[in-house]
Amino acid sequence: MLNRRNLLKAAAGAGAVGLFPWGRVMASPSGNVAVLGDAATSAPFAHAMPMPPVLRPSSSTAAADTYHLRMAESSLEVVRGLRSTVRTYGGSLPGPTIHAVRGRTAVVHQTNGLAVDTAVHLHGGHVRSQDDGLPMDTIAPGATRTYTYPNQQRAALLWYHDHAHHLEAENVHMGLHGQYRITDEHELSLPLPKGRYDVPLVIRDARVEADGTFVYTRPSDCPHLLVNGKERPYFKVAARKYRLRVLSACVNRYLSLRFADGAEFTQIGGDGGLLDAPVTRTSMTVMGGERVDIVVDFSRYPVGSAVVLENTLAGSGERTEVLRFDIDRTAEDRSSVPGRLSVLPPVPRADVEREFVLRTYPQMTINDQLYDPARVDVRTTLGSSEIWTVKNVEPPVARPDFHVWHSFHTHLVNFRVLDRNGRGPGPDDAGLKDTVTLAPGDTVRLAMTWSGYTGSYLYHCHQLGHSSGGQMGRIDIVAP
Ligand SMILES: [Cu+2]
Repeated sequence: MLNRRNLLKAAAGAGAVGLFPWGRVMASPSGNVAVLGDAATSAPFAHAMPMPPVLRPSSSTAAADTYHLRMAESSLEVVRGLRSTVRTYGGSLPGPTIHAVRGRTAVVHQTNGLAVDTAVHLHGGHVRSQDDGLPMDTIAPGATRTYTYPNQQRAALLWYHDHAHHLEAENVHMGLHGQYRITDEHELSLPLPKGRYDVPLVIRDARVEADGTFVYTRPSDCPHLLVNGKERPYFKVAARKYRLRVLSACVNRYLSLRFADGAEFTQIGGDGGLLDAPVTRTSMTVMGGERVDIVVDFSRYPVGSAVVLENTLAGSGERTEVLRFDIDRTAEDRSSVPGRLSVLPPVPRADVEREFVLRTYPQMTINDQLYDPARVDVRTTLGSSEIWTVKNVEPPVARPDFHVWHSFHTHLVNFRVLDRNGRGPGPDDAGLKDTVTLAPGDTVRLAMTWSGYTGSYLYHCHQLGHSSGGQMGRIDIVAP
């Protein structure tokens, strides 16, 4: 539903692509100009939290499962009582979750039923370059592309989302994101909460106008926070332990999540799967793309009570509530969190050191260059272990200038955070990571090994408004 009052078709060549046109009027790369009206009222806890559907294979062999997904516009209720047109994988927001098993190949046929180009990136996936969903490897409207995911990697929560050149921020914001779980025998052998007690929480911001129009605009104009596609829902839980797989699918902002009563929770995993040992925490900062795997014990609450998950970085005038857990029953609980969760691979020792400077002004650049798909920014050798020093050189400014925060994401490989601002890695940096947050002025050092595949891949800021604007680089991995 493109409301004429709010969305005017812009003339071609709006020239906004490289610039970063945050403002009350925003030209998007696909040529729409959004003139903001009144946002729909944000009424918390008006929806039950849905579970994203699980995608069933259309066929299976002894070694592989084949899936079909179609991208299309869908009319969904995101804010209570309003219909919004969003871009979906398979008709749902978030898209259906793919449940993959380590060692079994997943073949995903993606058909583009939208009017814009798309490219599907499996974030966290160890896949061939031609299956990575690179920005120029697009699926034209009406076309189908087949992605092959070997799933030869440890159990982890991945996600698939759009990555088409200059369009990824708008496409993801408009709904093109879904979860992709890889499990393995080791994970299944642990006594962690399973089945209905292993719950996805896909959290992201949105702006829905009072007439239901779903608009892509800057984060400070996005007052609605969605969990599994519904604005600030409630979730009925039993008084027992739950595993919650938190994914921030925010395009241009970061969240700091805590329980309103300050309750502790146990972090068991991050981007690249299980940590080596559990960590007790009371809050977590997550930026778009990051995953935090936690266990929460609701047995501390009496049946009939409730506890709210809140975002302490809500903007002025914005609600802090994210999700309300209603403890409505008791249930048997034989789950536990073992003291030893997994064995992490050794921290890579560097053969090569590189430096990356992320800048906001005058343009969104890495090492003062805008992304050029024809330019190789880093050439490395298969098997090379490297230390990357990544700096956000913007000085701290008062919120809500969210955009001076950056993040850094590598395709193909996980990294370890060696240190942050000269001190040991922070609590949000634990375990195997593929996306790391950079507050203004932050410097992180990352260690990774370029393994598995040769070919072209990417690194970029995962504030997708920034990568769309050019804060992205190309890495080519060549045979030794
Ligand atoms: Cu950035």
